[in-house]
Amino acid sequence: MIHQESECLFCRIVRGEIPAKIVYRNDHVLAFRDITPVAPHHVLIIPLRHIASLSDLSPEDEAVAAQILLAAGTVAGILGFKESGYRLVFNSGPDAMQSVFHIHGHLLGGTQMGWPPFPGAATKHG
Ligand code: DGP
Repeated sequence: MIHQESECLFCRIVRGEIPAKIVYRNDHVLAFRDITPVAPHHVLIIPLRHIASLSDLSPEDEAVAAQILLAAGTVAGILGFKESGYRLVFNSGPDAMQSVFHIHGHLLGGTQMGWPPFPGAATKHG
């Protein structure tokens, strides 16, 4: 696991050191296509500034957190599935299988999805 900003894969994409299929960028966030898509449209929305995971968000990050959510609707509009629907998923930590430690929302669209999103979804805690 790489947590340092200089080595962070997604920071390198932000800096243009690693190519990516960018679909949207503003002063706060970048959205680019996931390299291993699990839906017809699978876009990662990341803050330009390095923040490792949802658990590392602090109150000072309120604006950038909101920008990620706002970008989801914007990108859904750009890609044409704002009306048909989409899902925004954040994996945080080992149980959720987070593999890149720079916050990213997986924006999934372009298909009918199921719920719950994973097998064996028995409720343990109500
Ligand atoms: P997660 O497991 O939630 O940390 O998701 C990380 C995602 O990042 C995973 O779906 C694959 C994607 N990914 C990993 N390396 C690259 C890359 O170099 N380019 C792009 N576009 N996506 C990547």
